[in-house]
Amino acid sequence: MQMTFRWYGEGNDNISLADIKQIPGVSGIVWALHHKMPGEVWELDEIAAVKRQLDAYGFHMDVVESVNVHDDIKIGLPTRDLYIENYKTTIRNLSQFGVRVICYNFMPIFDWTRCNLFHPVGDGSTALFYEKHMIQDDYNAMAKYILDFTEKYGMSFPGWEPERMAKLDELFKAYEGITHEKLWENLKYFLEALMPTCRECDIKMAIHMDDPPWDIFGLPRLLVDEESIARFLSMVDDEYNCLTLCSGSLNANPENNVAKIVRRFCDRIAFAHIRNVKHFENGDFSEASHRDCDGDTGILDILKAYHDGGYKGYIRPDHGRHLWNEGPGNVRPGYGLYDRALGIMYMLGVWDMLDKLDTQ
Ligand SMILES: [Mn+2]
Repeated sequence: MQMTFRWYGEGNDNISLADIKQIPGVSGIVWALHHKMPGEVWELDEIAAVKRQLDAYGFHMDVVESVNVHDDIKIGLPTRDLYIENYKTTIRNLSQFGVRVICYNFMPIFDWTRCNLFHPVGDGSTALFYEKHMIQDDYNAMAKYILDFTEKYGMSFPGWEPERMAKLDELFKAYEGITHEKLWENLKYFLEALMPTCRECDIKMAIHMDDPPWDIFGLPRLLVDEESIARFLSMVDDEYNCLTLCSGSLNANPENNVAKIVRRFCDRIAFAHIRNVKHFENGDFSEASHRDCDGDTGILDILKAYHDGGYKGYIRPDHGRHLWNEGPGNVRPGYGLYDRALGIMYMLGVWDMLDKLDTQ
């Protein structure tokens, strides 16, 4: 396992590489060119600039999260071929800098979805919160909450580009008729087109689980449980067609046994997101600290499953709580410094002990 840390880039993240360097065990930065719109080519000089920044601290840039997929590809419009060609060019450009894994998602219109970005956890810290009854039919209200927030604090979220969100009604119209089966077909078309380039460049495509793992606002979502993951992997049965196994996304549905899923698909997991989720009886959920007993995701069982599987891939703490004066305006929701650093220490503690027990 190789520990990594997500960073939003120079001038786009309050956390510095110097801060991250002080967290034990982190070898690489999970990065992206966040100013790029879906469908645009990532140019060599832009990638080189990030490489120089990471090199200065001895971090590798093996994992990109995310190269976002253009809506035309998800909808299956004739223009998709142009955007797929651009995606291939980006893969080739990334390969020149040693990138090994591209995390992406195939969720229509919305990326991860929450109702409250700074919900009190009860100990003085805050976390992302999902209120089931709020995510029913009024997508504009939910989008407005997120966009007002990003505008107020001059932030942008991947997948929540204001340019795209301004055309929300138009986007929903474009997705009319896109059923689950149609979306599966379009995902297959996209991946089959990319696989030869991935092989040539030795870069794995690692799809992120849908978050939350169920349909929202009538939009289909595909990567939601063990069965759908099995379908995905056999649909394009290629060692370069992999998973970003996000424990928190999957366990938003408490029916999903994440450790079991890890054991079954371990050899096709290129990138592991570790996040803990606490469920409430009415279907709401809150994100929690990485400590096993603070949530319901089964962090210890999941880490044991990776360890038993001889997992050599990349791993990172996913969303954390906001601690110690982190709050609106000075932190990216879910991506503070402290709780993710604590999460890393927890995971490394478990992992080191499992290593030690193996040698005794
Ligand atoms: Mn994740």
